[in-house]
Amino acid sequence: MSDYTPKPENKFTFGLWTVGNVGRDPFGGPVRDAKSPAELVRLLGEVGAYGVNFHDNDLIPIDATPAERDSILKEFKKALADTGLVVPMATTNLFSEPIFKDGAFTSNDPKVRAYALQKTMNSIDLGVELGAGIYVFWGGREGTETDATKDPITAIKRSREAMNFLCEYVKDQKYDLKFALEAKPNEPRGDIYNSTTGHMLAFINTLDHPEMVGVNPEVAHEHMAGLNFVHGVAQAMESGKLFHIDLNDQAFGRYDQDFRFGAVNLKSAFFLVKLLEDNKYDSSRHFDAHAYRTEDYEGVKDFACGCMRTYLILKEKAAQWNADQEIQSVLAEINADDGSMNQYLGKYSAEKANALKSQAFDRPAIAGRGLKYEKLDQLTVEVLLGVR
Ligand code: GLT
Ligand code: MN
Ligand code: MN
Repeated sequence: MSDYTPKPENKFTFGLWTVGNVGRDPFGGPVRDAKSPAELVRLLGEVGAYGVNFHDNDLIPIDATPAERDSILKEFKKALADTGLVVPMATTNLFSEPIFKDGAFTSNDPKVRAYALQKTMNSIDLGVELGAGIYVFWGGREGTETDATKDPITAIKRSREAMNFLCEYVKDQKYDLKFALEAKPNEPRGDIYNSTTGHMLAFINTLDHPEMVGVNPEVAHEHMAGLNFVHGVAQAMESGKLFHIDLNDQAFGRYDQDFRFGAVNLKSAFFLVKLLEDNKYDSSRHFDAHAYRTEDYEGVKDFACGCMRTYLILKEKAAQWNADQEIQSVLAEINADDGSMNQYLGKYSAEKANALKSQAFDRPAIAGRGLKYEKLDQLTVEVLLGVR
């Protein structure tokens, strides 16, 4: 039996808000007592996580006095030192407070926009103090219920202005920090701007310092939009923009479920892990999920262990898939290339284009070839089911 014990090199992280989730939902209050940030760090240490991430107000309540802030930070730093956990990522809560009811950076009210910048700068300072190298932006309230209320082009411009401002702030402070933008199509707003990872990638290219900004795709968020998460992550990776990732699971078409990684779509979780591992993804594997509302803290630990264990099992399955002779021979066959088209493919030239125009193609013969994808997919399923 393989060893599925999490190791530091796996870079498994959890947000304080994930294992600290007390089970509140729109229809009912907490089912678990709240634990302090330091207690949550110790819980994560127990299950073998590598790091912990936080929103400013997960760590320091918004109304904390300076003395309370100091004592919380002291306890938190002690728990980090005792457990060896690190803080790879931090973020700002720009969604819980009533002041953000109509957004933060995209609010129509300039006072709200200015306050959101101030809160984020303070939160960046806190994150950097604790060692964060990645700063996530999830604009949960940056949207509308009705487009009568905000000009969507103005909203894009306001988002850009805020990102440009904060990039300059980071440069000014000489912080070694990168930004990762996280998309979500809806919830808590009726519709959220820059609703998918693809939208975010396009937006990043319009910023003053695009090199400082990447994405933080979340499984559940792309699945809520009915999209193929693996394809979105591949696009981010291929363009050098996968700075961080939020792993969890989600049934298509549902509300934001934030289930344990691999709890719903095992096959897409497999192809995701394979993509990350085959391409040597090297940043945090962050589980942005929480335990079912039915659980006590033993169940929270089961949840956290389950996320990491499933990832490691799928990593092993990916290696098995890559080494499987039968799978490899189908792959070799479907990717066969006799080189005869090299003269036409690749970079354009006028000569190539002219020559290609006079090449004859036997369409029925080319189309008549079976591709063995049924066989390949069944072999994949059998690797996953453990019978190979
Ligand atoms: C919130 C949201 C997550 C984001 C977190 C970071 S907060 O829980 O549902 O997807 O990643 O702001
Ligand atoms: Mn989510
Ligand atoms: Mn997330």
